[in-house]
Formats: sequence, structure tokens, C-alpha cells
Amino acid sequence: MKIRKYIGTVMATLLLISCGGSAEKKTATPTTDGVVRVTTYDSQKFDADMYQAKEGLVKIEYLLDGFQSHTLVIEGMEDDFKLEVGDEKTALGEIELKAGRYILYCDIAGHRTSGMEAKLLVS
Ligand SMILES: [Cu+2]
Repeated sequence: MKIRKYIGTVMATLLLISCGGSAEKKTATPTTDGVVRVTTYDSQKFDADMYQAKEGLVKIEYLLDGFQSHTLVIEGMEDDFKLEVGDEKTALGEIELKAGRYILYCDIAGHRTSGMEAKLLVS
């Protein structure tokens, strides 16, 4: 487990470097109801750099605080899980996840490279 944490730190550092180093690292506080809440805005970013969930059926709620359309997918599971906001301000979905680290991102062209990427830690 120590090795995994180390790898995570290295990846986070690389992510910060690739973003220009200006973004502060922010971990979302786990919610009391167990739903992972991800908020996005009229910019290419999520409200945190890391989200946490419990292993099993993970519920993710995607909230738009603005008007720009965004999606939320999990890297490697793009065919199984996708949330979209825009006209609708909230989207809710669930997916079975084993413990591990996942990458959340927005698959609209250009958004991921602009910073719409975050980690999801499932334990
Ligand atoms: Cu987006």
C-alpha cells in the first residue's frame, strides 16, 4: 500500500506540473450519504482533484454550477458510465467499482487537457 501511495503522489505531482503548477491540490470531503458529488462550472475544471468512495456500488452525482455542457466518464470504463450536464443541471449514476484508483474526466474535446481530470480513490 505504501508503494501505491507513492505512485499516487508522483502522479499528482506530474498532474500539477502539466497544469502549470498553479492549481492547488484539493481532496473532496466524503459525503455522509456516501454519494460522490462532483461539481463543475463554466470553466474546464471540477471542484476537487480527488474524490473518495467506498468499494461496491458507487453513486456519483454530477452538478453543474453554470451553463456549459460537460460530461463525466471514468477512464477505461467510458462505455459503461457517462454522466452529462448542460441543459440539465444535475445527473446521477452508479457503477460497481472495486478498490483502486480511477481517473474521472470530461470527454468533450479539449476539456480534459484543459484540466477536467480528477482522481477517484475507491477503498
Ligand atoms: Cu467539460
